[in-house]
Amino acid sequence: MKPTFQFDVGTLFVTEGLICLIFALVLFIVARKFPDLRGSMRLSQAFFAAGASMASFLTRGFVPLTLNVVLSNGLLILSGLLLYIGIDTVLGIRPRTRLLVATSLLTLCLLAWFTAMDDRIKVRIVFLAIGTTLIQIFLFIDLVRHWRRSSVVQCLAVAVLLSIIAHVAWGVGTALRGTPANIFQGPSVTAIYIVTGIFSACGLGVLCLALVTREITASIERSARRDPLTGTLNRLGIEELLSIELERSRRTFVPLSLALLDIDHFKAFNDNGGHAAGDDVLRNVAASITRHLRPYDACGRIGGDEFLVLLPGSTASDTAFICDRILGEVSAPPPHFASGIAPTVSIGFTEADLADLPADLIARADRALYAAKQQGRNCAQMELAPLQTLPPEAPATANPGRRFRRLRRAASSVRNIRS
Ligand code: GH3
Ligand code: MG
Repeated sequence: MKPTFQFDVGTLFVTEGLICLIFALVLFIVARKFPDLRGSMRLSQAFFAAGASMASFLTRGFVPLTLNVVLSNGLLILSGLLLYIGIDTVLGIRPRTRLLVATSLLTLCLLAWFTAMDDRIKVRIVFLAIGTTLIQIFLFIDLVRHWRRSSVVQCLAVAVLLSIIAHVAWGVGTALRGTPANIFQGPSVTAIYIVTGIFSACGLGVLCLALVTREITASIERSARRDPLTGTLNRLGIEELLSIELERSRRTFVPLSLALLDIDHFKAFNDNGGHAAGDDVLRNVAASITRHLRPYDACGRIGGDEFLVLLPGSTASDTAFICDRILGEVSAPPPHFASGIAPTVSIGFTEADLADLPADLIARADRALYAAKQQGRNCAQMELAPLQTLPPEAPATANPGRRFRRLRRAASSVRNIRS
């Protein structure tokens, strides 16, 4: 017997509704599990609204028509709006909702009018297609603007474009071919539209989950590089950055300096005020250090009371001034400390040489820090590379003055900045 395929609109509504509810549930669980992940709850609500809209369509004939049309289509439009807001929020874009909310309300009013006052299903569908397409166009523009962000964003942009095409085809197809007075009567343009809706719900659901998963991974990677106590980078984060900055400095001939800071007699804060008082000192010292850094500098806690600071674009003499300011700020009278004893820090700093590896830089700064401790603490010491060389591949446009000045520096010089 030859198989027959029937696009039963009711079954299609149920299928699409169930798919939307499954994605809504999965996204809801993700949003509850990762409350800091902004936008995921909106995405869950978007799929829930779409599922509810499908369920509402199925009540047609059991509730007054105008109520059914406004409720089902209102939920459908709301779903589009929430999807737009959710995706933009996950991507950190500010959604432009005012115009879309206004056009959505206008669409709903027109739908109510063309149901209660002048029952015309064809006109209703055309208005609904225009309203929902407008929201998708806004979303598509934002996705195209952030096209380079990731392959998930690119796939989402393509999926939204396909959905826009489907909506336009639905509107134009309905305008040209019309639709049966009862949408459950098929086959019709509406039935084909719902089939594309099923594919669209599956595609968008998978892509939204991929988008959210990507953000979760990025956030886990970020927190793996943060020190939860001070909010600065941790050892992993700052050492990764050091390798990147050193490579950049070698490539661009822009100087790079590095400072190692250690709190003086930190154990005393722990012994006198307890571990919590020690933590308080760590937080305050970290805040004092970062207050003096520029946006492209970086600070990381690499040990108990030890901080590593990267200063791209700073020469050793620039760094001497920065260290001096940090020394002054850290040891300023602290009104917030119950004990009233201000912490002090010792600093060892150095400037990168072309031949340096990250470990060489840290070792030099560490030796300078040791010298600062030996000098009586609360001071900064500098140690430069024993022999600094001109780059063999240095272009003629590189700043030779700065490099030659560095060559003239005394090898392994140790300078006391503040005693
Ligand atoms: P120095 O001037 O020679 O540096 O003396 P110090 O007392 O600071 O000695 P050191 O730097 O070795 O002390 C580090 C102490 O930091 C030892 C450890 O108990 C404490 N510490 C390590 N991590 C933490 C932390 O997360 N919180 C607190 N409160 N203390 C910590
Ligand atoms: Mg210490």
